Amino acid sequence: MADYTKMWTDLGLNHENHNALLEYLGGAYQSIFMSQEKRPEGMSYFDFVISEAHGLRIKELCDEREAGRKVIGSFCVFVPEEMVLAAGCTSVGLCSGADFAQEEVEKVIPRNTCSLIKSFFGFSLGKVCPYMEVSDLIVGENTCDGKKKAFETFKDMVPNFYQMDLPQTKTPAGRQTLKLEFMRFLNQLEEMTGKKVTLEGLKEGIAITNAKRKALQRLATLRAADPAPISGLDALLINQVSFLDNPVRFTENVNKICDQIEVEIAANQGVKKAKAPRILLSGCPMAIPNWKLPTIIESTGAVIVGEESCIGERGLRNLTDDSANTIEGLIDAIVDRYFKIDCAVFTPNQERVEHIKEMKAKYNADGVIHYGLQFCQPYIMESFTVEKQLEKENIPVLRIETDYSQEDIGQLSTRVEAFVEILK
Ligand code: BJ8
Repeated sequence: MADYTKMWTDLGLNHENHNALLEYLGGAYQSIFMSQEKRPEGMSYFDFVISEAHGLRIKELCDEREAGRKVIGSFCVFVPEEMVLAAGCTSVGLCSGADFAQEEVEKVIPRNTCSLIKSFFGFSLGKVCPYMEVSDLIVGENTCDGKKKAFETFKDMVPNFYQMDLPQTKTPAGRQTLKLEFMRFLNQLEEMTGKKVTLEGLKEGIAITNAKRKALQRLATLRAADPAPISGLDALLINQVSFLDNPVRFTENVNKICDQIEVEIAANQGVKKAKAPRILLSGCPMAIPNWKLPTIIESTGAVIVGEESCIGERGLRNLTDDSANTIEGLIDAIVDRYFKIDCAVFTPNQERVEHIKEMKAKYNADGVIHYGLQFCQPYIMESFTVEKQLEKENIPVLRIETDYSQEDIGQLSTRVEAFVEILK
């Protein structure tokens, strides 16, 4: 990586903390990703993006800002990228996948808060996340109680916080709340840019976002093959990169790797052994660099064939209908698309269980590992329903509750190995 010290200083990063984070990330990446065998050639692009995630990509975002473009950071797949793009802005995900500055964090929010929330507090307090610092607007959403109460504190820690309200039921009133909030968000973007969103802008935003989702759906579908043509770790990484990279360039590279994978599948080649136990991962999102559980699973010889998660299929499965020819019509289509997301903050949320069953069948999974972050009420509560309903259909399930620490690796490995043995 080139020398970006000046850029990091200008962004206000803490060099000592930031270097420590980069060192940790580099080491983890080498040992987890680069040690895998027979990776598809196209992974080199995603390796490069990760290696430059705090360098070249941030430089691109700084250049965009200098040219007058605004950067919108978000924590949730409910923030509509179509609208961000339509307003001439760039959307970035704010990583929340590692513990940082824990002691400082626990001075401002309770210890028994989920790791994902603690992580973005730690990144902010430790001044280590260039994506947070480069964002002109940080959007926090009222989803789980943890996030919405934590944002009451977080909003005073960053100068540019915007809170988005979200419904919790799939009722007509819930849809109306979502629509009003999306319209308020669009107004906010228009105020920031000083420009009105046009019909053409919205069509283009929808086209770019749909193309990205289609490419990821294509990749997901290819993972049904046996032997598995890509590891679960690499597929997860591609999904994680989707939140950071330029969307058009990202889409091209996902399609490129899909072309290569299709050739491998036709030749009956894969990255894992044929008939390796196949796992569907389901539950909380796994943000960069949260690779602990997938690493444990795949080190047993099993392969992850799908992620029922926001960094995975929950975030990408529905496209936005682009057929309307009015701004209002397209806003409605965007609202309809996002209203289908089956996050566990909704009640009831039977669609999610049905989706897990569908994915299990589609990707020929042998079993499901439900991943819940400790103290995440929505997903941990729902994991009992998921387990009960899957077991009724004789689908093996393992419920895991963990955090971002490395302390439980031994215990998790034992449980996962035993589960994989059952699947064999
Ligand atoms: S749409 S899953 S990205 S809210 S893990 S912070 S739920 S206590 S992340 Fe999410 Fe949007 Fe839903 Fe997806 Fe709370 Fe649970 Fe923590 Fe969570």
